[in-house]
Amino acid sequence: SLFQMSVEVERKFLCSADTLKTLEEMGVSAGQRQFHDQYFDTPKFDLTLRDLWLRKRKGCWELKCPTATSNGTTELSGAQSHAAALCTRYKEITDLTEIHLRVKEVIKDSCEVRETETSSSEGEESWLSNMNLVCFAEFTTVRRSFTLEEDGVQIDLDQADFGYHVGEIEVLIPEGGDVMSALEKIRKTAQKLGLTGDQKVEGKMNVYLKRNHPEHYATLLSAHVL
Ligand code: V4E
Repeated sequence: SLFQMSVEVERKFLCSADTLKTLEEMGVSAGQRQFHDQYFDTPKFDLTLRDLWLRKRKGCWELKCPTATSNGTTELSGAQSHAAALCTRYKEITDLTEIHLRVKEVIKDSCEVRETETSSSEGEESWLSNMNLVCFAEFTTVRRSFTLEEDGVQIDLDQADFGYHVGEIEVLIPEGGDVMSALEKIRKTAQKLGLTGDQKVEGKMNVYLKRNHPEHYATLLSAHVL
């Protein structure tokens, strides 16, 4: 693609009082911010069934897409794929033109796009309705961030307004960048934080859908998206 994209490699964790203490000792706190997310999909879940996550945050659109080798095992050795199993990797597309193209590509396969004389003056609302997109999830997150500068590692502690807390260790790399070194940084950071247990931790969306849209949740679960 012509567009510059980055890949977010991320491991979620459950944050205890001890983790927070360790973070405050070792981290450079980059402060706290709050944002409201709105996620969009068709009523038939055309996007999320493909593990595509379209959202609006602070007035900006983002599309999270799985990377080409999303479970990543093809280019990774045994130990590396073990580390990768705890992590997710998503491309983050922020260019609106690119987002429109990608979404249209998916939606047109399911023959739902309404033919209109498309013009850029139509605006956002009509784009959403032409694509049959509706908001299926929205919530506010309070996020405390810690930056480990020497590593290029960021740690976020998220508190969602529906009562779920989750931590994330993340490394941003350019598309085609060094996934293995990102996984290694995440592994070392997890070790420093004293994180034990190799179980996968649920993200905010998992918990949100389970509670608010059990049918959508079950659909994604059986399609192995969540
Ligand atoms: C990718 C994804 C979803 C979209 C939300 O992504 P997430 O990283 O959980 O949210 P957030 O607020 O931390 O975004 P950031 O600020 O880091 O960009 S919802 C579900 N997924 C897929 C997914 C998955 N399959 N497994 C896990 C552990 N997380 C997410």
